Amino acid sequence: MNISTLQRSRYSYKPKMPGMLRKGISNIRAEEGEKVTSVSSDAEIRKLFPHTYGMREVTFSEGKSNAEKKKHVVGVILSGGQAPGGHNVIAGLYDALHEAGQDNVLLGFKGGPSGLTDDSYITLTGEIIDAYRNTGGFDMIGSGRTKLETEEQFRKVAEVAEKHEMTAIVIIGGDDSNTNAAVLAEYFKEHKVPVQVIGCPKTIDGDLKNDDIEASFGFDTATKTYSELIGNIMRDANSAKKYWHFIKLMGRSASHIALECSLQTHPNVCLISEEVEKNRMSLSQITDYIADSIIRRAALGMNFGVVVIPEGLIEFIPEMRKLIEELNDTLAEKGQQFAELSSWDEKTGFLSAELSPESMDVFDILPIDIQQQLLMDRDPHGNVQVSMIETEKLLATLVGRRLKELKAEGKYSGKFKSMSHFFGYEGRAAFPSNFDADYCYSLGYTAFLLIQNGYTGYMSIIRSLDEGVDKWTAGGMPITKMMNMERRGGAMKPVIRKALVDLDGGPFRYLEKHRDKWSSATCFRYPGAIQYYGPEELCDATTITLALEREARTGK
Ligand code: FBP
Repeated sequence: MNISTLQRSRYSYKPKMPGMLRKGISNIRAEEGEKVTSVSSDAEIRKLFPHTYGMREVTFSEGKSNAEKKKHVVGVILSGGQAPGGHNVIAGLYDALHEAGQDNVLLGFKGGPSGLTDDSYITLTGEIIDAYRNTGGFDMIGSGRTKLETEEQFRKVAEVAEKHEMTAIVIIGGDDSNTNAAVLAEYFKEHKVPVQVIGCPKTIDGDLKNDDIEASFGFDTATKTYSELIGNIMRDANSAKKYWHFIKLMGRSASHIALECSLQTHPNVCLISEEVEKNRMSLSQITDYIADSIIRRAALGMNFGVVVIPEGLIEFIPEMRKLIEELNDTLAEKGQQFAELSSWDEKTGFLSAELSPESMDVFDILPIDIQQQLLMDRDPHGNVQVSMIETEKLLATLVGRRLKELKAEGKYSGKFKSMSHFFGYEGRAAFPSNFDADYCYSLGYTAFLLIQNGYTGYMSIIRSLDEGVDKWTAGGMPITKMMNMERRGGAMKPVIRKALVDLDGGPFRYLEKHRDKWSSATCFRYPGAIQYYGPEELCDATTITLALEREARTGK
């Protein structure tokens, strides 16, 4: 009774794997390709990673395995925000590990990276794994956002690994967590700790993407979930014809989620943070841009519509970015003093003495809720938590004010009533789509192949994702290839380069081509719920982003 019918049925779903991974673990061979260099800052990365820089790309193919046969004890962690499919990465890893040797052991370290330093773990058994196959969430072992970056932490991880006689650690995470995986692999090699480190590309945000990683897992399911909800709202709007819906979607920095969901649903307005930044659009220009669609539709008798807003937008608007940076600095330096002020008047008085006059002007025009949200606690890296800022309400308020002014000037005569929504957490723990279930299982299986073949400092890679699973290929890529130097916390650090929306890429170009029409006409598209059973074209289709990226790349 405690298990839903769908959950029970998903337990028995057998994830599809690329052909060569179905040959059985002893019939899969690693083939090495060219030595790779870093995407940029090559000399610095080479210097910082003397033991793990310049390794070779690995591809798996059918053939007698020549991997050394030995007992493996592998530790696994889930790191950062939830993404559908994480449990399947662990299931694929577990199955491969046990196919290679029944006495192999998988330890699940609890609560993210801190589980590794605190030695908090469970031994993953077949029974535990079976209870989470093809399910969403990260509740099998939990997750966390502790960064693994200090020498002291690395030493602790080495001690824990030695205690359990671990041979490898698999880190399932985003760009930061995989950067840490690369640094940990380098540390282990330098200090002759015989433990391999392998990463798997996770994040619903879709910004862990490059020439080798075609998509991070979770993006497919999360965007399908949000697109279903947006489509439902569009149907409601088109039925009632009385509200403008302002919908904010997750995506801490990059706008891939907002873009994919807009390609799926055709909203009247879709803002893309990367474009806002490139064109240096101010808050008032963005307000006018949205108001323009509302006015055009009102002239056609349609006082309803949908606006899609990426979560990270606020930090891409130049004057807001400046304000946020000044607030970050002020709170970092004088946070205690600020916290001790009791009234709101005292707090704003304090800020007007600390902020530049331009930033204070921006702060003043913001609704009080937003002002307070901008002052909330920072994340562990000192950044404002964008998911807590109600940008959707801010824009609805500013657009409402602007329309009132225009009405007073006789330039607008429609009716404007707005509703705001934020879709984020709704999509992060959904049952993984068939695509994510298959992709994640293959990533986990491949992570073990890399371990078995002795690799460290590699990311598990599955390619040709926009084609059927049969055509997918599996392999590994040195993480140092994906790294460059960036300023973080005031110093230059080696990090995996984050992929923002490419304004010359196929997906954005498609939006650009069609958005003018979508802005005045009603072209809503209703994707409906994720389908798990039925015809392949319905259940296994992946994102429009992948299809348009392929089209831009190959012309097909
Ligand atoms: P990851 O980068 O760790 O995958 O997390 C992304 C994300 O889902 C963002 O879209 C969102 O801004 C953030 O997590 C929310 O974080 P939290 O779970 O800490 O509220």
